Amino acid sequence: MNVPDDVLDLARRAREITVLTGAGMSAESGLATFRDAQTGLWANQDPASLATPEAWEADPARVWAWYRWRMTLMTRAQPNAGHRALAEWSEAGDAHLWVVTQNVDDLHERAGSDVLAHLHGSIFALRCSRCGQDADAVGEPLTEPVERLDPPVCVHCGGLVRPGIVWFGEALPQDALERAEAATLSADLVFVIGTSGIVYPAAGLPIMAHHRGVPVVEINPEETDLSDIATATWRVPAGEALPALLTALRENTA
Ligand code: BV8
Ligand code: ZN
Repeated sequence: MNVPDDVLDLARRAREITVLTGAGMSAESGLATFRDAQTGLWANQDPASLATPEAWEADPARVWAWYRWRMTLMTRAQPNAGHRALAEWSEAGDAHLWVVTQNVDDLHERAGSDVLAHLHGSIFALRCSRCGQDADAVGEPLTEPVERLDPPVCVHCGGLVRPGIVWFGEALPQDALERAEAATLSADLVFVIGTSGIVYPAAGLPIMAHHRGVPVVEINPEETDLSDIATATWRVPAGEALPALLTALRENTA
């Protein structure tokens, strides 16, 4: 695969790179994006309607069932060539890569990346929805999706255990957001990979970089709400683009 000259040129010269990823980064690992139509039990469900404190208050068993099934799918999924290329690029050491993700899966980590910030939390980090204390992992993965499943009960206060996810209308973890903002502001190049760029404040990060004159490269087969601020766009899947970019960068340094 040929790497666009403008993308290669920007990547070659950068030393401090912040990479913002979204659901598209995990698409080639078989995980549905938020835009992809939900399948099976949640076929006619808008994910955003399930990913809210209101949905949890109204029917925790329905929300817990959805997240338990997604935990199963994310446990079964494997990092793809895009995740691995980002980890290798970071290890190569020519440039410093900060990975900031909106994804709640652990595929970046399993590929070997240090993730600077999970802006929207992690599906495997469970906590009590009443006292907030961390809760232990929950038993065997589901073998098939279920409509409803009672959440575990907190051993400290008897409250319901929820996934460590940032739901719509909930504040992002302040420390993660501050780390992401600092990395974005100190970057000399920002990659935006596999995100539709419509969810805030995450989508505000590349916009902030753009306003400070930092070049932004978008890797996404589709146009997005961030394409207008991109210095360069590369309309190919991340799992094809990133390995090709890494190879081209290595050829350059060989
Ligand atoms: C908050 C966890 C306040 C859940 C998620 C400003 C303007 C407008 C609205 C707002 C605003 N500020 C706040 C809001 C409200 C809201 C928001 O942004 N709404 C949007 C919908 C308009 N934001 C919030 O509610 C945030 N909280 O503001 O709190 C507050 C402050 C103080 C005190 C109290 C409250 C919280 C937002 C976080 C919500 N949680 N995830 C879960 O996972 O279950 S967001 C969730 O949706 C994901 O994490 C992700 O961030 C987002 C989905 O977007 P993407 O990841 O981009 O995925 P998507 O499917 O959209 O697109 C996939 C892309 O990949 C596509 O472009 C596709 O072309 C591409 N692609 C596909 N295949 C590939 C590919 N790309 C590359 N390679 C491929 N192979
Ligand atoms: Zn509790």
